[in-house]
Amino acid sequence: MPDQLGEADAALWRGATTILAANWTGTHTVPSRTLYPHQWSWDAGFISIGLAHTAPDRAWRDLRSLFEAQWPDGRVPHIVFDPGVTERDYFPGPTFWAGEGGPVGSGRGNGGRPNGNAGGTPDRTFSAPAGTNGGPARLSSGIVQPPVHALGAWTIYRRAPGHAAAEELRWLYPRLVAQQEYLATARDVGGAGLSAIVHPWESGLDNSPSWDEALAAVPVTPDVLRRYARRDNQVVASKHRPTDEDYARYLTIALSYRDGGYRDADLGPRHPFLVECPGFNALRGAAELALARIAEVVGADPAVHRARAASITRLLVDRLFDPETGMFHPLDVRTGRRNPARCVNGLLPLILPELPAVQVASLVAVLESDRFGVSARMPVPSYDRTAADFDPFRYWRGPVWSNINWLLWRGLRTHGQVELAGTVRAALLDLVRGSGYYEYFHPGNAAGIGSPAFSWTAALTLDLLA
Ligand code: 2M8
Repeated sequence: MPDQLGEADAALWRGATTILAANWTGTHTVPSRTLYPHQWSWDAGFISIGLAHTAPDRAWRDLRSLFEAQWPDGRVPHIVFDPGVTERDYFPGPTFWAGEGGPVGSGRGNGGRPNGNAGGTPDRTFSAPAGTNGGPARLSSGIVQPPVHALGAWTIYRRAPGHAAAEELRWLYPRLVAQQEYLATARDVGGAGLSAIVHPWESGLDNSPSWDEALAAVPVTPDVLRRYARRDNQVVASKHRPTDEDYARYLTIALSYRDGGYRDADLGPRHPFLVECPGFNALRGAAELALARIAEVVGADPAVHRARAASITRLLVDRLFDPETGMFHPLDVRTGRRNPARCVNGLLPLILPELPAVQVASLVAVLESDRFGVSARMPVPSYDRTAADFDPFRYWRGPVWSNINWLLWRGLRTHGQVELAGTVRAALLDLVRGSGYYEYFHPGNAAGIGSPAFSWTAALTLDLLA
């Protein structure tokens, strides 16, 4: 624990450490014991950033567990299923993602399912399933999440460098590069150099208004919700979660991708949801910059990563920035339309150090406006507070999230906005101190919502305090 912490912050530190220990399974950390009993991809990245301060060995192990489930084509699945958890404990579980073809996994015993290097995507940099060593296949979903893992790996190394940590970086580096390659090639559906997500779950901001227009155009498979039973709204109040209509579309889109064998070739004409998300792509850019630092340690070429980050930054400005709203908006690859809703993923390019001054000033102005109103009392909500459909309870349609605010805090510091960054940090810590380590928070009365004892809230609290 850092020496300078006062009594209240020391208690906050201890509380966060206890939660991360309770959510540790022996090989990985679950986001929440009650709601999310498996390993999630971008959660693992954020969790490793917190564990870097208290338990670097566990942080490395967490990332290894995830990357052991990497597919041969480089994709890192958004969920790695724990075979010790029953199918009843989370939906959609491994059976859903497998469909008729048997389990979906990165290793052997995948029932002949055309996973991994399917779809004619050349496997350029990564030739073997990671870490399976003849062991059982790792069951996984077939979609991805934002790549925050290079940032995690670099944070763990920086906090505790040394021979063993350098070895961990050497193990991870080619896998992180393969992950980026997959996103840069197979997922460049729009052809301009940005990655498209094939499902709202891939953004991490599942029911954000960012996806409303694209989702409205998805023809729902009849009866899909009668064939499958949700579990999330048995654990958390329905009004705090996505709606049934959202879920019908989520399942329809996932079934389309699954039944196409998780192939990415020719997604354009056949897949119902293809969107370039500013948050996802900004994190891809940030990952390249972390890889540049890692490359220096492992003796690889950092220049190539810096060049990729610069190119992603340029493309974000050219394709997704709207001078009228002063922020970034997702682009629907199918229609060529940018979604007009002002959502917090449209502020995340702030984490890119080479974002031009015009865009930085513009995003700061939006952050300070009534729409997102950074104030000493409350961190940034997930959606424009002034929008008619702003919903303070419903998940990514209004509530405050720690991971997003943590990213904004970093972005503001990157651009020298030290005071505003300090405001976001203080507000986040106040929130957790007052309400607990919840999954998300009501943006008005600060009440904790969703799952209590949530891992990334605990982990990022540690990083804010460190
Ligand atoms: C939420 O997403 C999952 C689906 O992936 C769900 O609602 O069941 C999101 O908040 C996502 O960003 C997060 O990674 C996941 C686990 O914390 O939960």
